[in-house]
Amino acid sequence: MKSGRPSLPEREGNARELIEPGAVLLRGFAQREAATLMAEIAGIAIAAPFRNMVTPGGFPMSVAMTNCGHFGWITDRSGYRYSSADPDGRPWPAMPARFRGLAACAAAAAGFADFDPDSCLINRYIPGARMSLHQDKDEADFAAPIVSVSLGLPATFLWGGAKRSDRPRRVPLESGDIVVWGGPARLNFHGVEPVANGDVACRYNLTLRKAK
Ligand code: MD6
Ligand code: FE
Repeated sequence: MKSGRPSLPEREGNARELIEPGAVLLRGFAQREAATLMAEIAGIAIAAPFRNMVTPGGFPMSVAMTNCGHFGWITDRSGYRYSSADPDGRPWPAMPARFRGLAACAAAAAGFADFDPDSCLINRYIPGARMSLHQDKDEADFAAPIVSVSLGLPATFLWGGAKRSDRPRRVPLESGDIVVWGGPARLNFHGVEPVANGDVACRYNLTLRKAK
């Protein structure tokens, strides 16, 4: 509904779509930077390799993960949490200045000023990999938004509601699209449908957050 859209400054040429109050899709926001971002990911993965971590229930995730920044999101038999060390006990690689700058810029475009992430989870989806519906609630403070950057293969994002049983909307995401959410949408359920084969090997997602 046009009347409900906040009037915020546009990044040149980018459309802003309100998914619902607090959740904004910035189509193509990182498109020009996509290849550079993927090169940065390759460098990070040399220092902190992608791993298919196990859930607390003992199931390996189909999505492979690594992190950069002060804190990284991990899961193992002991639970979900943020850790300043990777599973081998080494500090996570530093967050590239480009990641932090892009996240702050996208958050501002979505109406969240002064976003300063201390954590970047990097998800890698090979075709068939998926993410079941979940809430992001391992962060210390839900005041900060989350910035989510899609790179590589397209995917269908599942945007649910405040309850797991709320029927999710399907939001198609392409390389360079950014979803920002916070405020009233901060704890909405969300997930990713199984990723299909395509022109490139996989999908990457950067999830930038303020963990602590
Ligand atoms: C993904 N994203 O797109 C999975 N969480 O690969 C998430 O789980 C997510 O995109 C919180 C905020 C934005 C997200
Ligand atoms: Fe999430």
